[in-house]
Amino acid sequence: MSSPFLWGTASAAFQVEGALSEDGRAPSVWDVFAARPGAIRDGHSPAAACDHYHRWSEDVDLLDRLGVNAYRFSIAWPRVVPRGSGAVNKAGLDFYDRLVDALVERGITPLPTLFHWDLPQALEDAGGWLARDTSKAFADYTAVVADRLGDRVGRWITLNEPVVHMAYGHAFGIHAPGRTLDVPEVLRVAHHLLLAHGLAAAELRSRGLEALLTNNLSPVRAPEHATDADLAAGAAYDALHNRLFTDPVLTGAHPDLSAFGVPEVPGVREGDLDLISGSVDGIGVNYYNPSLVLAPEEGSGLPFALGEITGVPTTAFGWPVVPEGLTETLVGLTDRYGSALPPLYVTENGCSCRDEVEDGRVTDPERIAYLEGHIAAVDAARERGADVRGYFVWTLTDNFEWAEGYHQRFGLVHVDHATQTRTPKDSFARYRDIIAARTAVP
Ligand code: GBH
Repeated sequence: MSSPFLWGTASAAFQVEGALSEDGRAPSVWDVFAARPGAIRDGHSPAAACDHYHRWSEDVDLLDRLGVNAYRFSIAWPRVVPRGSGAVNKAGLDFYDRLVDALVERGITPLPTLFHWDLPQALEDAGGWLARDTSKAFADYTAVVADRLGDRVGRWITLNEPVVHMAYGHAFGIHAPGRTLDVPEVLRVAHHLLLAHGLAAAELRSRGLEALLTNNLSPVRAPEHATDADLAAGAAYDALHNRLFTDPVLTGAHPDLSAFGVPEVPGVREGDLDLISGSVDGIGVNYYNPSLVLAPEEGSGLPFALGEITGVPTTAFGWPVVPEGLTETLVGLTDRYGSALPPLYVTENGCSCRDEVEDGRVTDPERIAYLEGHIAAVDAARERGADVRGYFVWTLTDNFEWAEGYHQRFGLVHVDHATQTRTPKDSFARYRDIIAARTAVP
């Protein structure tokens, strides 16, 4: 019997857990970055987040009521190996052990992510992702977690959206660790992330476990009456955003990065690309929106510029709502990589939107429309031959949205951050009904 399509929600440790200095957890780069004046909108603090570290059981009950058969969450490296390498914190492992047991008891398949941007600060102090040793430390941490949970968890995601962590965290400085490196050093970070994935995948596979890599993918749109310069910019953006972390794992080679003026990716040693090549048993796709790419302004320092997609609805974050872009992404991967492509999982999709809270009811019609449109877009991709095995809504509970603090609400469940009261929104009921209809046994 083939395994059932996975219907789930997705979350990340730093965005929900809180309890940042409890039970032996050490600071991550996000703890330190969030304390910088001006780093987080209105100075919102991640200290409590959704208090999931204490309320995990209530959150598992919500998943049960939602009727999902899968749950994507992330494991906080600084809880498990507080200094990044070396001593293991048993209390940290115990937390995820209890969570996994509770999920499995309810028939919910756990899909953990090993790195969702919360690098132990001790490793950052030793060079972070600019240091090759960080990749090795990631593999050692992966082995520790896999040894503890591998009897109940068969499928793992190594990294979440390495391109976003690379660009926002190491080039633009708007995410932790807040670095603004030049292009070659940013590409060195990319290589060490890829190497970390490859080494971790080897650890997982040697234990009979599957390794997935999750990327943020955004199909490129050209402006009307595009010039050759616009199209060249689109190709450069596509190479950087969509292919930098996908080509090497599927084809063993980097995309053409010549537009970035760097002859080769720094830090690549002999054998690295062989290790990385073919290192995935699945590709996770986080899809939010397409990108309009234009020729750069002179002297911008980048070979592309980003424009604004108009004529479509936008989310509360201002992101354009274009469900067909998800079909295009899934079918595009299928066409581009052919037989080298493993199964696909939509590991994140969702939106922030206005919530009206009234008499204990939270109405969010825009989120319902967003989800219906994007689930239909997955159906369309499967009809066109894309091998999609799961769909995960970002996210279960309104949470700490990185530099936006608590301003953007992506949850199916409303969270009052003063009281931690959880209230399922109308979209919760709608997603529950969609799942129920599609998983009903005839
Ligand atoms: C994901 O990142 C993260 O994995 C997750 O932690 C986060 O909470 C969630 O999404 C929601 O943000 O400028 O209009 O073209 C998403 C990465 C990068 C996707 C910025 C949308 C730009 C939109 N995002 N991108 S636009």
